[in-house]
Amino acid sequence: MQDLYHELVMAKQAGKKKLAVLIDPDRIRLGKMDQVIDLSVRAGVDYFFIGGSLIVNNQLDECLQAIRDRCDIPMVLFPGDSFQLSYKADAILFLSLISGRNAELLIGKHVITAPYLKMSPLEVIPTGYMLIDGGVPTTVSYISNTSPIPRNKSDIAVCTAVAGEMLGLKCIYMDAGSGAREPISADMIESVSGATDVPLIVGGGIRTPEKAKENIEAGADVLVVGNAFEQDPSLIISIARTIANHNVAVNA
Ligand code: 1GP
Repeated sequence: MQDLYHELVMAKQAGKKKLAVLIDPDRIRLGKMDQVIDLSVRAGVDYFFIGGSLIVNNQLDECLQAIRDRCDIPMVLFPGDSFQLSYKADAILFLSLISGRNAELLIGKHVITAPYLKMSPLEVIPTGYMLIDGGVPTTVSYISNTSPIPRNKSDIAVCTAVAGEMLGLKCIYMDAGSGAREPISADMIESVSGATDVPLIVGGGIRTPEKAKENIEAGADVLVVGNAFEQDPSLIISIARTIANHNVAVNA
């Protein structure tokens, strides 16, 4: 079994950044998925995150199998609900929605899925999930029935992340939500990164290599990109190159 979390912590300590391609099994057409997978392999993408806030079709297993048939890139479940589980993945972000006050998403769903996960071969990565306002109402905000943290309130984000870390969560995921108009600001990323030690995952509305660079320089350890890669898969190469250049520079 791989130890993805340990490897992520080692990378963080070395200042190396990682790229995750988000695949929503419901939204991506199979032809396009092959293209996304092949470009991800070429670009040296670190992870596939698999999930969505609202999954209408039950294509999760097929999606995971289609990826595994083409490559060995680790597949990490990023579940929008407790039924989005599969032994075909390598790991799961066991998300507690710490920016919200919906008890089901803080602990309720976890109780239901714990027995399944205990028996599964999946690596379980306890993750504090923080929704940040991305300038438009997102599916995750609506479905989770929670309000995002205002984008200019870095102090709330910091206190939330620190509380999550103190509770023992092993990663913080700051998300402006898929398709966010405004990605999370570098200021907020820098504040949260400076106040916590666990790996920091950042996603939502990242569309350009410039924004990717800004985020990793601000302290993001893993960048998650979904929509932009679905629309223009060739962007995988340019954003991965930005991260690789950063990683080469920290090694020099
Ligand atoms: C959403 O962080 C992810 O949960 C990725 O967002 O689809 O906007 O890249 P995008």
